[in-house]
Amino acid sequence: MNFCLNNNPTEIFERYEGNPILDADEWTYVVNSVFNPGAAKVDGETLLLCRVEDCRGFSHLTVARSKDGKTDWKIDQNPTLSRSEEFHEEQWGLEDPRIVWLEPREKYAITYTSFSPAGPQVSLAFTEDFETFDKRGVMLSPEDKDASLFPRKFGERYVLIHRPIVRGEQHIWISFSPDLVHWGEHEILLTRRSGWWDDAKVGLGPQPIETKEGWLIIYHGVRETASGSLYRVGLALLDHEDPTKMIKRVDPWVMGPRKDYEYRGDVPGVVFPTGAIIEEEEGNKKLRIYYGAADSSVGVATADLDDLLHYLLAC
Ligand code: BMA
Repeated sequence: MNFCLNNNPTEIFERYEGNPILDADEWTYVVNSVFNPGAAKVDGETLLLCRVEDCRGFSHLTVARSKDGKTDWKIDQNPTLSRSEEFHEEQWGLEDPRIVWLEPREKYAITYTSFSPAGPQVSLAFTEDFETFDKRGVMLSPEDKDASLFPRKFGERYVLIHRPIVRGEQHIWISFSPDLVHWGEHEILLTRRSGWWDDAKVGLGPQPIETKEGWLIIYHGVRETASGSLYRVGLALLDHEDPTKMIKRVDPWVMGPRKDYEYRGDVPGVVFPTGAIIEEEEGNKKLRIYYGAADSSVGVATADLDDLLHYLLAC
């Protein structure tokens, strides 16, 4: 029996039956939409830093916490992280955060898209408690988005995955820095593939996850169709010690829009994961991804981590 042919890749992730877990109706103040959250485990709870779009079309970030990561969300009463006057690059808001616990700094590092007339740029903020934040401003020049740091250094250098637009092409890049300020050694890590499901562009999904086989990269790939863009999810694996080295990239997408809530919203046909968490369940490691659905709500889907790695390496 051929494992790869007999296993449907789009069944690796199982959507939670209570999806969507968060949307504008549950918010504690009036908003247009809630989507594309960063995720972290904080004090034993799942914390989502959600992108919230207000009714002017500007986004800010708001924390929602849950004990089981699925139900009973406690949502901050006010925006948690909003645009600041002194950061001009945030004039049109903050979008699509990714979170890592940055070991060398012993702080959470949040990379988010700051949006302004200059275009999307990658900004950095630190926090220890998701109540007070230390904004560090822009890391790389526009246009750039979909960025996450790795949680640790490689040798003496920090490493960032991001998605600049270079010569009109939208590939995933990797860059290095000694201090989180000066960036260099830029190279393309994962390309869009002409003719494939990820033909138009690719971008990093959640933060890179360290597994026993290497760094798991979950990314979104886009195909343009007669009725708009289709955002789907792909997988790749990077070497433990040299993250520029790709061990594997899976051919098919592993998750794409299927459910009503993934087609009903401001941008139909979008699943856009931005946060991930590993949970121990009865001795098994489960990977949970949190994703924006149709740019309007938040969904969660779970995969058995060993099964996913097996699929990744075998197929
Ligand atoms: C991307 C980003 C995301 C958004 C997606 C689908 O370019 O701007 O914030 O979810 O498009 O609209």
